[in-house]
Amino acid sequence: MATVREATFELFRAHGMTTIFGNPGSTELPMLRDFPEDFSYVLGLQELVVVGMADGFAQASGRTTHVNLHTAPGVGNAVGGLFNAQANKSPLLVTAGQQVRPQITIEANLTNREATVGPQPYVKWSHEPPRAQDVPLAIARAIHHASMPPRGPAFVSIPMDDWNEQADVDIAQSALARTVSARATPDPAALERLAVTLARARNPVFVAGPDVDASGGWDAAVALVEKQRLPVWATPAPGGGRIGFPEGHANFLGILPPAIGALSQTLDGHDLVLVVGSSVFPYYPYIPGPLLPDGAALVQVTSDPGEAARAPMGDAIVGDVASALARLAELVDRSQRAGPQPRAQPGEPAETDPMSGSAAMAALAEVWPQDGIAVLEAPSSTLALRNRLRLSQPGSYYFSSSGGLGFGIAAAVGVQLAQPERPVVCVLGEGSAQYGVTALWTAATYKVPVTFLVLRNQEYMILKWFAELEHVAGAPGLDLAGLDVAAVASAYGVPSREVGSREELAEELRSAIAVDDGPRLVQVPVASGMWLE
Ligand SMILES: Cc1ncc(C[n+]2csc(CCOP(=O)(O)OP(=O)(O)O)c2C)c(N)n1
Repeated sequence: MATVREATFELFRAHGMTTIFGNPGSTELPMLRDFPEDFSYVLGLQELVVVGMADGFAQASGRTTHVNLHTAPGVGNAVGGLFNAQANKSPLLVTAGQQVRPQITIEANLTNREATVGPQPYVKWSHEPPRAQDVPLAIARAIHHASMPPRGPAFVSIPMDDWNEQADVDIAQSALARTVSARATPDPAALERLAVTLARARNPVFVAGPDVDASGGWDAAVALVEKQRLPVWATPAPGGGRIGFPEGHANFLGILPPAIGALSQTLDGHDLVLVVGSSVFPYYPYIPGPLLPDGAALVQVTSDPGEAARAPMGDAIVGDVASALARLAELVDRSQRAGPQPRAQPGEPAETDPMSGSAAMAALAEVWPQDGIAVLEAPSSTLALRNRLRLSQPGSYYFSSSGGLGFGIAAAVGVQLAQPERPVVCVLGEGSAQYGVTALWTAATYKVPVTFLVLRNQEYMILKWFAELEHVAGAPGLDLAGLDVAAVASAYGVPSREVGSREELAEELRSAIAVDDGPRLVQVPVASGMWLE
């Protein structure tokens, strides 16, 4: 005989889910008792960062990852992170404790009222098992939901008295043995038609989205682009949680602007827009205009039926992105088209005091390790980082596709735990850093060797930029005098320094990246401005 807890931990083992990210409360302790030695528990001090760490870990490991939360208040705190994880298509099993079954109806303290409603609509499936014996099966189902495209969080609420009940061993064993393969091959005939359309197009263009990287389609994308000599754009930065094509490649032209009018203008002259692994498109802000340039057709390849259904124009082929790319690369011949003109390298940034965001990113580029991974949450320097680092290896960039802050520090910790051999650098605005700041404690305590770079401009720069765009004058709450992330980080146990000059910044970053005994934080004052290159 086995308890529900024992059966469930067997299930976690069978799925390789032996790392749990959590913040415990009394309702979770029965699950955590006699914590098995082959599991690790990564403690986050607040639920937004617990989910963010798991999100980074899940994306960088490619594996469904377990988040354990404290009943209603824990789930409430986690919702911003679930919103991010859903946009990032991050496969998360989210469990939360619940009051004991005999006290749910009388709503005793800490009862998670309507537990399955709380995390909606940011989870794919939300459930509280009707019987203790159903817990392993419900968790198995949530793992499968989370793991299938579009990947995302799935939620199970578990009354705390369930864990010590006897499991229904037959059902638990049967759940344990199941695997679900969900790489759905796109319609072969549709791919054949697309290959012909692509070969016949006069001036086609490739737009790469985050699922190229997430699906493992990186090399196939390069092969297709090189065979067809396609110019390549990255999907707009706000929705590009991962990069889908090597940004130092000669065919790579840059990042599409996120507004409707500007995006179609950028693609002017193309007769076929092939969008792979992205929504069409992650637009923001609203600047109306034609959806596509005159005479252009669009075909989207996505593993997400929702993305296909909501696109406002073009055709779509739904199925695994990596398989589609590999098949297309096989089907097309080598094209005689002239390839695109390589784009210019950004120039040396002007010397100013304090330095610009561009100068800070130039310093980072100088010391960037070849296998480095960037985790980014620095709104006014996003494009400067992309344009200067030109990241060109798969799995090298993580950004929250949703725009919800609180992802950066936490995700960087999770990414580094999943990729201990690669140096992780997390670039943060000092405003963004506040939402996930408690994850610095986890980085210090678990000796996770992330290098944090904080750009200190004493304002919410991007909101000032938006205010201008929206013709909003006189909005309060856009200045951040006196925030010193380095001082806060020191208090959390992260060795931290503020530097001044570009040389000092490069030197400090070089040595921070080189250490592997724990995190380091480098803070640098930067000037006010939107840094586009
Ligand atoms: C959870 C959450 N709250 C608020 C916002 C709105 N918001 C977007 S950018 C931003 C300011 C970021 O400031 P900072 O990190 O200092 O970067 P800067 O714009 O100065 O480069 C805010 C508050 C958000 N995106 N997410």
